[in-house]
Amino acid sequence: MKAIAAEIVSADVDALVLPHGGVLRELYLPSAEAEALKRRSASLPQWTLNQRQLCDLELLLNGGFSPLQGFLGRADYDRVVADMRLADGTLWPIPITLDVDEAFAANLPDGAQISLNDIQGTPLAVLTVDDVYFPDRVAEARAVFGTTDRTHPGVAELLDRTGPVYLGGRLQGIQSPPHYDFTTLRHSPRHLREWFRQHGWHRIVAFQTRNPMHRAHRELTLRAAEQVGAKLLIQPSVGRTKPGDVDHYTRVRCYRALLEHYPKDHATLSLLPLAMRMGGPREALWHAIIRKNFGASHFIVGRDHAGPGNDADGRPFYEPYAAQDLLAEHEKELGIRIVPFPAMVYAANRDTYLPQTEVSELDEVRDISGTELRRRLHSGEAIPEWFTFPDVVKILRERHPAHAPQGYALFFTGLSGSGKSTLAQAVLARLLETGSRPVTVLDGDEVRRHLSKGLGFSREDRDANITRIGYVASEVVRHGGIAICAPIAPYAGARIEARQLVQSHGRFVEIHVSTPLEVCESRDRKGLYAAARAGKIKGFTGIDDPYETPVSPELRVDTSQVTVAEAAERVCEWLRSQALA
Ligand code: PPS
Repeated sequence: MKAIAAEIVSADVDALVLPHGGVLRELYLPSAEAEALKRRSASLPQWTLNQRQLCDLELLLNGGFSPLQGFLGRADYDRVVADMRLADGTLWPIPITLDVDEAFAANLPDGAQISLNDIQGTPLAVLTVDDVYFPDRVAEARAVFGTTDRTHPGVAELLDRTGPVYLGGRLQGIQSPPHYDFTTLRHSPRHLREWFRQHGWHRIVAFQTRNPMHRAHRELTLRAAEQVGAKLLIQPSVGRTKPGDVDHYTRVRCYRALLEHYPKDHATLSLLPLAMRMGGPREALWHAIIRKNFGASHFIVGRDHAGPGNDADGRPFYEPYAAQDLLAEHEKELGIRIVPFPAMVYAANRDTYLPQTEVSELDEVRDISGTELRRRLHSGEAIPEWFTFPDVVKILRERHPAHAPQGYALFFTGLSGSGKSTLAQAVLARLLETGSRPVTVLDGDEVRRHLSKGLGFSREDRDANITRIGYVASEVVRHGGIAICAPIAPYAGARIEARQLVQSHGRFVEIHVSTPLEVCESRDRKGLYAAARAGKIKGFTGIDDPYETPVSPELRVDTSQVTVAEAAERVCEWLRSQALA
């Protein structure tokens, strides 16, 4: 695809009729007005957008989320949550909300305007606040995701990392969030539709992905395009996907390589700055609306579209074809045609790919899962050509060299006095004795002197503490190091979040130091239990504050049953069994 200038065409709050029905609304002001608003924004309350909010803002401003004209107010929010519609009845399945903390919301005057800024402080838009409301986030999780299980990344985000107050209102766009990577592959709906028009592409089938694409994806997309007589738009989400996914830089290099394997002028690539919620069927509906806004006439929905995998009990969150069913139900109203597709599988005996539904008993079906692919990359084992193209393998191997030491985090959690820090020190000594890998220790007390200085012991502060530890650990792991963390970490949600942060780059090994409360209390080295019993310390874990016992940690050790040396040996033994030490 030829590069399309990536600058934004400023427009009045714009309403363009889409080729396939519906209205595209761009929310950018014309440049002179935007300039004036930018100057005025300095005197307004300032809100720094997090990554999800930034992605949402970009797609609100450029019309990717048409017909929305801002963040949802209460009436729209309630109806979206309850029945996937805006208050006026328009189909819209995912709540697009601006969450803030109570302190920020409390200082807003009636009819306030706020400046929405990126992390550098650049004002991107002004929100005129019509509505300030307290959502029921548990009810939202249940309705939107169908679960309150925090192993679902969308649920964990909503319950643990979303502010308690939502602000609804209309947006005036000042400028688009700046991007410095792959700029020629980033297009607004207006740009993309203009490109289609210029190239005479009238029927366009869009394909969504958050993974590197291999031969099965190529076969699927080619067949889908052929089936509906359309050109193909490969539009991967690059805003924020599931923790642990291959980073988007690597993915985009893979997509570009793969594009060379499509017939000439049949397929094009454009990056979507979408913050995925992994919301399965509802999310698939949302993806279809977005693709309509970008000018596609058709949208491919495969197996388990936008599914986050399995729940805490190992069962899939969504039925594999639930998204296809939901979209079929709403297809007429959507304004974009749905192309449902079964999974494509490789039949070795025929040396070809075919839809799973066409496989016979005689076929020798082969597949390589994501986990198996990662294993082969790590071990340097061959990745067969039937699975993917050599140029794609080359890119993946450059990013994940064989035998590169894998970073990992040892996350000790347990009551105060359970022996976490002592055990962590013993394991550290063993690791340094036997190897030369860099190890970073993030001990509870130590962290609170530096990284988390100023935080207290409220639930919010404890969660913030664990998120910071998780973040630093994930950076250590990302660079191939070992992070040893030893906080109390009493809340399961925060532990899951730390796990997700780390697992984007390597293994997360949760070690529950399960020494019983009576033993911890009898040790009382710091005299804190006595102070807590006497009411001199409030909210002390195990006394008048909860400790949520880990359900399925990688390891559990009770230092009242074994010596510290024995416990450290058990940890090291486990690490050896996993080829980590
Ligand atoms: S948390 O909940 O994970 O953020 O706690 P953490 O940062 O690991 O706590 C570090 C030490 O703080 C001391 N301390 C308390 N612990 C629990 N509850 C309350 N209210 C509290 N106030 C102070 C306690 O000694 C923790 O250290 P350890 O090493 O666990 O004894």
